[in-house]
Amino acid sequence: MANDCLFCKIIAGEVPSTKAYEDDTTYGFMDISPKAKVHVLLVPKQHYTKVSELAEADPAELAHIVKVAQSIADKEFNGSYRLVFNTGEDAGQSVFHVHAHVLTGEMMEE
Ligand code: IU
Repeated sequence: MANDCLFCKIIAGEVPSTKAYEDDTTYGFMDISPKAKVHVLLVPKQHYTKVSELAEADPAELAHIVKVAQSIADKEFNGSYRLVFNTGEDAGQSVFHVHAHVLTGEMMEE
């Protein structure tokens, strides 16, 4: 667990969240400021700051997150979804624990 990492605290249950998914390596929770009808954040339980770091250190976990995103979209909608990893402050990353935004549950604007 990284010091002062909000998502590490959410994973540990020290900060409340609405759980959407959990297994041994991955936690999912509803985004507090949803940008789609269903907006889930998927995070590896292990702390990595950004998606390229995760891809380098644990590619199986990155592939797993993609599969979980698909399963959420299959359950919540018709299998369609957006999967977004904001990477770097200038791209809108505000929490530096890698997280996949899974946006689904409705038709998306182009
Ligand atoms: P970003 O890609 O780092 O900008 O995404 C961070 C997300 O975390 C953003 O969509 C916030 O709404 C969300 N979030 C949250 O779900 N719970 C929180 O306590 C905080 C941020 I702070």
